[in-house]
Amino acid sequence: MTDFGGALKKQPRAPYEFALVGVPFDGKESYLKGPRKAPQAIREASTSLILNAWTELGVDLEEETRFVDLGDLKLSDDYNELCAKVASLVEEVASKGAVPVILGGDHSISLPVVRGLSRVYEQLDILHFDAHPDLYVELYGDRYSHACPFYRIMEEGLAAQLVQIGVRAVIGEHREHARQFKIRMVEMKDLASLEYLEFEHPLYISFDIDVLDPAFAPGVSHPEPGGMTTRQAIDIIHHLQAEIIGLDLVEVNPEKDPLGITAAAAVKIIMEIMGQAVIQKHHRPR
Ligand SMILES: [Mn+2]
Repeated sequence: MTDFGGALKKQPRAPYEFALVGVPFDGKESYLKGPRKAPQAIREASTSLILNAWTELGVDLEEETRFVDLGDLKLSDDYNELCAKVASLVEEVASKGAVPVILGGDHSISLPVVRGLSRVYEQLDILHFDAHPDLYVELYGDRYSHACPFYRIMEEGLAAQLVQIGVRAVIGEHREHARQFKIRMVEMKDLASLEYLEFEHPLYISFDIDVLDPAFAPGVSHPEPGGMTTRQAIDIIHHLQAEIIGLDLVEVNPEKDPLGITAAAAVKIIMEIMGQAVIQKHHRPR
């Protein structure tokens, strides 16, 4: 098993600050299967033969953090079973004060992650990077489709504030739901005027890799041109003012990523979010 530039250790019994969990599931993907293979592909792309453990802002994830790999969950195609397993593992990690780093999987896995966190944190905010708002009430008759998790999260009252950033595939119904739940949408077309993002409550980050332009992340099931560069996403992360309590990286489809470009982008994004979590937690100057 590989290693996030040497930062990732196999010692789950020791105290840790970050815990990697793979959720190899694409049962709620509405078009092309493949994201179930992403946890392995992302680990492989993170090898220290390619990269080191330092973030751009000077955090050495190998020396300054204890980051353990809890492995991949053993899952069937049963979404209810997945929800129970994911929520309880996330609750266990978060109750130790550690940050779960969740590798999807399709986006349906974010609902049980947030449920698990909400058992530990009384209130939390969510920053959701995505080309799509994932605010359908249901898709093709399925309320738990990967196109629905943020409707469910808001319906269940799991987030005090939801900010969606980079969205550019928004239908009228989504805008109505955004108004209903007081969701802030920073649409891709308006991104240039964004300065920085500040959050009042502990922050969960859900990062759908398709927020990046297909030029930067071609290995996705639902490519939506006109997206962020990897650089823009990293800059947003570097300017976050929040206590980061968890993150997921979802929707990498290794079947469409033969050169590993998308998996490499995923590794970079995860490491920069982790570095920002360290900086914010210890109030380190940039
Ligand atoms: Mn998406």
